[in-house]
Amino acid sequence: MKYNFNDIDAKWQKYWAENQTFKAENNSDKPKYYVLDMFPYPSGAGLHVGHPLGYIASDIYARYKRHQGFNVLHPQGYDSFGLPAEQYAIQTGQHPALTTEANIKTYRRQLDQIGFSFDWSREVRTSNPEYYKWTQWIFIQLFNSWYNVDANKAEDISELIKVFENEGNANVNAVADEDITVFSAEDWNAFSSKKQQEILLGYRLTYLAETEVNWCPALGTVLANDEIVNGVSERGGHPVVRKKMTQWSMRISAYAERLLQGLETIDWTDSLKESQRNWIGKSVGASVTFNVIPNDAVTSSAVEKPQIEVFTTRPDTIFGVSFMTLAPEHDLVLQITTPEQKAEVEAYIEATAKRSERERMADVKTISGAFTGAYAEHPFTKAPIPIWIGDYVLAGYGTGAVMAVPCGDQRDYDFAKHFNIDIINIFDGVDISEEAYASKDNVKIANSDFLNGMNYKKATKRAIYELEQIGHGQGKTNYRLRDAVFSRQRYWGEPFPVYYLDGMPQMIDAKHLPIQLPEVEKYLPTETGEPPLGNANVWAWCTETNSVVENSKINNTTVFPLELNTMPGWAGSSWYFNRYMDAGNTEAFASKDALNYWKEVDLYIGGSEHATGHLLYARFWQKFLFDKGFVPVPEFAKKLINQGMILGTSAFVYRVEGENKFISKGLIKDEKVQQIHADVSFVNASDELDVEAFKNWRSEFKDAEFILEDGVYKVGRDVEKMSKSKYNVVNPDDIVADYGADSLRLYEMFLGPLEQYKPWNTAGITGVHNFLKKLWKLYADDNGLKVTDAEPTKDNLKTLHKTIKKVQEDIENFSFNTSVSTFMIAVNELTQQKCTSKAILEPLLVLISPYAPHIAEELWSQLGNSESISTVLFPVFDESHLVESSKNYPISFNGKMRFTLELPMDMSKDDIEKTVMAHEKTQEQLAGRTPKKVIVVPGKIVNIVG
Ligand code: ANZ
Repeated sequence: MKYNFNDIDAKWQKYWAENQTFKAENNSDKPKYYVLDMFPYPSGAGLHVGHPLGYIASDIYARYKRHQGFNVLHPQGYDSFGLPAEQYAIQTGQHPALTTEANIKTYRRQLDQIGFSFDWSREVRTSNPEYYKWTQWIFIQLFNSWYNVDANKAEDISELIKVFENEGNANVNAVADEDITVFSAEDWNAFSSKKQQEILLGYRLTYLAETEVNWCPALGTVLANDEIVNGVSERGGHPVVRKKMTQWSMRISAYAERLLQGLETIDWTDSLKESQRNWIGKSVGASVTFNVIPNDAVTSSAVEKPQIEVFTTRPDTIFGVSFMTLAPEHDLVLQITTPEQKAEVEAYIEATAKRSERERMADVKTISGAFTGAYAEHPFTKAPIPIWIGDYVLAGYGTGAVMAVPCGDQRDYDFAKHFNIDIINIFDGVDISEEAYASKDNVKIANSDFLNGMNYKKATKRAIYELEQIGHGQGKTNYRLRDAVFSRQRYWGEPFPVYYLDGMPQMIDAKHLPIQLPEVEKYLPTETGEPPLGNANVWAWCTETNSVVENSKINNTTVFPLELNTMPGWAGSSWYFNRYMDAGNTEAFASKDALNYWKEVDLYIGGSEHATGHLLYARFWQKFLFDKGFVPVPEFAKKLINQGMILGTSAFVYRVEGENKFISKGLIKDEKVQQIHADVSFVNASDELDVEAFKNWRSEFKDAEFILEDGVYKVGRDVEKMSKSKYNVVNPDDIVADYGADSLRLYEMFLGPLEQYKPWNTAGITGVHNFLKKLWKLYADDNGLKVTDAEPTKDNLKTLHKTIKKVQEDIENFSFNTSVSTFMIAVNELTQQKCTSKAILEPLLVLISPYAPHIAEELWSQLGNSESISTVLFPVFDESHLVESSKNYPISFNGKMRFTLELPMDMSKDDIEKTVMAHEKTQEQLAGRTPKKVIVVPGKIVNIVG
């Protein structure tokens, strides 16, 4: 019997598919367990060995849980809307649906050959109309909701309308737009329908608003903050500029506090929680208003009695304010700037508009600003305070204005020094000539009227109280978290279920969903700059037939234009975990029963790069759905683990600058060389380049000259992210073909701790492959199966139970790499022990089956079992097999060990003493003397003194 891994892989993969071995039931007497992977975007490049790392780990856990008697839900699907398919469509004219379908086929084939225990009957694809129907449905629910701060949850907008009709909005406590004015019931009832709709948009959880967005001209779309890295687009690295556009937004800010609090209830990694906390950015402080002292500009402007509101975390420093700084974009700037300062201020505004918000935040060195010529009045001292603008103040945070306290804040201090502005020291006994003093807790406050002698805490409270008394401020909590822009100027995304009547958005009734993506001829924006859906000819909504009709029929009475934007990539991924619970449902996104049974994901594994994108948005939608009673729990994933990345070992060749000549690595001296990636498939384990293959790779290398060392061209090596663009990817297909799926699975785990970053090295795989061969040999040789009914020996049992204990602990601690070495030790020991006992070798297969399911299934069936191994109960650890039955006692005389004696572990102290004393070697040592004392430490030593 040979270990024919390719046949075995194919046989069991077929068996699992045909028998739906991993299909989860929505009701079961077993306890439930839900293991989820972050679903992949099916890119054209297919999987490399880095992709399955997390999937293998979660699969091991899912399989282990089945062995523990759980009803396990372990689904998989595709996040199949997105940019790359669309970019490809733009280049080739191929419909993104077709390329996506083709890519999914490749992915499925690649996933299948690794032997994952997915329940494919529940597959979801975010780009399927049956799926995005429910994404559209959730959007409608958000549109029809507002956030009631008193109830601390989302409620139906119809409730709010009732309040408006009966009493206006004065007593409404909502998270809403800031510029909403107070109106009475009479006002409301007298407003036009359009005006009412405008007001309601200010309250809805998804709303249209003119916002400053990150516009990426090269991609022709708006990007979210988390889609921008170092000031350029994450995809493609294109420049991003700020621009005002009317966009759909999600009022995630309403959930800021609950998103923060919720982190305490879930078992996610500390670093991930910390990223979310920072992203949410809670600051407790006060808002303070300063009156602007009238000047020529103010008097001639439209604003009566302008006021500047600031947000400060340090109201206790109010007497240290010596100037104010507004963000250059602040609405008041132009209205208060004096004619003398106008030119300077305008020039400054223009200069800063070129800098992105991120750049401004990151740059703490450059000090720049301009004086407006205007002054504000200190709320207590009434002293005039100069008003400056400076781009260290961000328009989008707080109120876009600060009360500057040079003695307390480094940036204010630097600014004051740079522009020679007064510095007021309010910290008793602190010398601030060198730098700002920011420590809050220990210092007493001076020069500050009623705050004198107080510490930070007391002074903060008192300052807020006094500000309230004079109507100049109140306590306030601020969050850095901004509402999330939800419109994309793309084709390949969910269409909004929205049409426009008189410029106001109207929801299409949920019963007419899905609103399917229209066909377009070109996937680019239109010539007038509208999104790609602007190219569609059949993209209007008829309210009589409730269907999408030709644009030519638009009459704005029964037929209306539809929304041209599509939803962003994160729409479909913000709720997919709920869909898996009941994927085929046509009446709801999932039935109440299914939702109540599965509740939430028990274990979620995926990349840490989603910390402040997907993982925050998904928590937000889950909380919203929870508020509305659509899901039973407010957090969607109990536990989350980030798998580390697998790195590739890139290969480099060195071309002399300006010449078509490549120098072998060891020969490079003073030449200026350019380092170029060579595909790793052209390089052998000794770092030697297959020069011919490299020459044939690209025409530009065809006639290149190669300077060799010792007859070969040596490449340079470096470890980098594994990526197609770095030509360092290793394809799992090749590994599976050469070594089998179980070797790939074991090796990926063997590389190191799951959470760590680790380089891939294909050469190392022979180690785990040989182990599998050795495992096979324990069960079978050329003559067939060797397993017998022989009674297990004590050593056999010890090896087995030691392994059970370790593997179980490892899996429960997600320490999969250490289990692999434990298996190796076990197989070595059993081989040495010449173990053939079925009582040992059968349970050993169950232990290994989560890791190497194909070989485990095969040997399991060879042993005569007719059912799959996948639900066989995990062996139970029995401690008694590990307890030693005897001990080899060192026998000492006056502290010197003279010989050893094997005695039973359970022998009493007295018996040990008697046996030792009676022993002939003891008598020999004593030579007739009587010892003074015999010290017996059971299980350890015997010492004879005297
Ligand atoms: C006076 C003060 C005195 C401040 C002091 C700090 C120290 P976090 O914790 O990040 O919320 N600030 C407010 N809005 C700003 C904006 N749009 N751009 C830049 N800075 C802004 O920080 C809040 C503090 O950052 C606020 O408290 C304000 O400066 C500044 F000894 O006010 B502080």
